[in-house]
Amino acid sequence: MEKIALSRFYKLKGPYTLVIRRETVPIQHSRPTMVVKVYGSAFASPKRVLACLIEKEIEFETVPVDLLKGEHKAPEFLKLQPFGTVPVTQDGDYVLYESRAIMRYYSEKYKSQGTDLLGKTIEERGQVENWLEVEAHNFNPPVYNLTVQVLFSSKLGFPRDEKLIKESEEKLGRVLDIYEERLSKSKYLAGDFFSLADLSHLPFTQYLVGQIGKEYMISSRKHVNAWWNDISSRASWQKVLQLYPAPV
Ligand SMILES: N[C@@H](CCC(=O)N[C@@H](CS)C(=O)NCC(=O)O)C(=O)O
Repeated sequence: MEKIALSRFYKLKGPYTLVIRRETVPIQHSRPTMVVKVYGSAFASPKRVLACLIEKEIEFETVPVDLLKGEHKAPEFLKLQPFGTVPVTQDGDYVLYESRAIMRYYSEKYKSQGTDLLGKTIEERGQVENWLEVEAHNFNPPVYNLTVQVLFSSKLGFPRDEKLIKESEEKLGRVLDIYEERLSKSKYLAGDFFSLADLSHLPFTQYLVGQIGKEYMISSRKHVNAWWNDISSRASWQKVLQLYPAPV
């Protein structure tokens, strides 16, 4: 076992030891598919990928990576993901490490298998991409800050930044107001079909309504609330929650 370097983001003090443990999760389906690997299954961004793989009926195995122990900064892990974050996926020898890129890849590769998550026409695909980008650049930054500050700061040994928490909640509220308007016109973000654009919101919204304790941000917005109840009750997401408990 090798020693690993000091964590960049979580300000952990090394050295740490990377321990690779594998869990295999067989998905029940009739067609044979290649087994793919996903690293970091306990954490939020990898859970996007896991929900996507279940929707697509793709068999996979998970490799736990404990961020709280700094395993994502181990030299072996950095060979796969040089920025030291999860998820990473391996499809045979093929490696990808951005959660939304991974979802697009599997959704395209297995387009006709499982749930179609990309839209049926070029216009629908355009809307999926539009709202995936909104999730990545408007929704995710404030909800990610709330998650790190409220849930992980004490575990990682730094004080909560109350100003950042307040600003992030305000920013997120403004984003959700725009979602409320959008979702008053269509059932899902990209139109009247469930897609990657909706799925990508699941892990961090789950933290928001659960451990972060800001469920009112969703429930106070009628259409956002109906959308959340719909997407979070999908069998794929319930399975992810059941199989991969959150670390906090
Ligand atoms: N843009 C990346 C972000 C991934 C990300 O932020 N992962 C978090 C866990 S949810 C992480 O690995 N954090 C550890 C760190 O930043 O050091 C993606 O979508 O895959």
